[in-house]
Amino acid sequence: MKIELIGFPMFYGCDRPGVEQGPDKLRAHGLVEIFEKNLNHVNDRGNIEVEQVGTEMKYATHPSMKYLKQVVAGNEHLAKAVENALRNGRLPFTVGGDHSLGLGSLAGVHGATEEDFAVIWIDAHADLNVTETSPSGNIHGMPLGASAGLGDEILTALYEKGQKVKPENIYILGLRSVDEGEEVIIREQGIKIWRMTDIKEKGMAAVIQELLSALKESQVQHVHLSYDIDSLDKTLVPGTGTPVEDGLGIEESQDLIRAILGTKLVGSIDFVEFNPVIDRENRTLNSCLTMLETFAQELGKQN
Ligand code: 5AB
Ligand code: MN
Ligand code: MN
Ligand code: MN
Repeated sequence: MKIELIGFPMFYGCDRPGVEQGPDKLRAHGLVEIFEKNLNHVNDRGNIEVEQVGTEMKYATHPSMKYLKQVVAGNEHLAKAVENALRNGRLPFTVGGDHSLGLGSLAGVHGATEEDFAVIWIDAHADLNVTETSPSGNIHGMPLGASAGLGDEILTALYEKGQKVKPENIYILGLRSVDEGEEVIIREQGIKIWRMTDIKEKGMAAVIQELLSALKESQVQHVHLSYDIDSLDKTLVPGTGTPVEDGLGIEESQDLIRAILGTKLVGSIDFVEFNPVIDRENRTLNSCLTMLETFAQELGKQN
């Protein structure tokens, strides 16, 4: 397994500075070494270039989608980098930055794969908003919806026109903060979800079984895993922009990641929403390093 590390230093999608420092903060604390220890080939291709603009650009392109032009431009670059990595036989591991990077990541996967692929989205939020349903105008709440072909064409046409992933191939786990409009989208599109209440009721082991059998039935050969650290309980990640209580514990999250990577179907990964500037006592940094170690160990077993 050859890994291509891609940093995506952007905060425009969440409109809260600091998260753009995530990739370099994690590098400074051994990100590359964690992967090198567990895997033979790791290529850190550095950070995607992100245009630096001031707050006067927030509504310059669109009345409600903040920093639309900058988010789209950065994600076009990311899509190219992800597609290239996959075409070169590497697994792109994109480190954010805010979760708007799902737009570029999924566009790149769509560009490189011939067949349908699945998306596993681990997150407290559904990230399915469209302009009309978004309570914030923050694009990090929209990447999964836009990738499924919903909402404004400016986002759905990113990198290539049209839907990048079929709603039937989307799996969301860890949900506990879903907007009203997103609930409607989940129902109408038939998106498969496991809320925190489902996980608490059934237990993680049962949820994993349900997820794996649904994946198997779908017969997809590529899984994109998008990991938002706010899926973890708020106490574990004070350094993230939208923390939510009653989330996953570290061990639950590790079990889930191990099971998903254990399918050997995962071909691309995002790791997002670490904001070092608002972290407390390095709690979020440490949670991130623990989870990254788990990712690396499990990917290492696939050599
Ligand atoms: B994240 C909210 N649904 O759209 C919105 O962290 C939060 O990438 C989005 O999951 C959170 O603004 C986006 C209220
Ligand atoms: Mn998210
Ligand atoms: Mn989230
Ligand atoms: Mn296409």
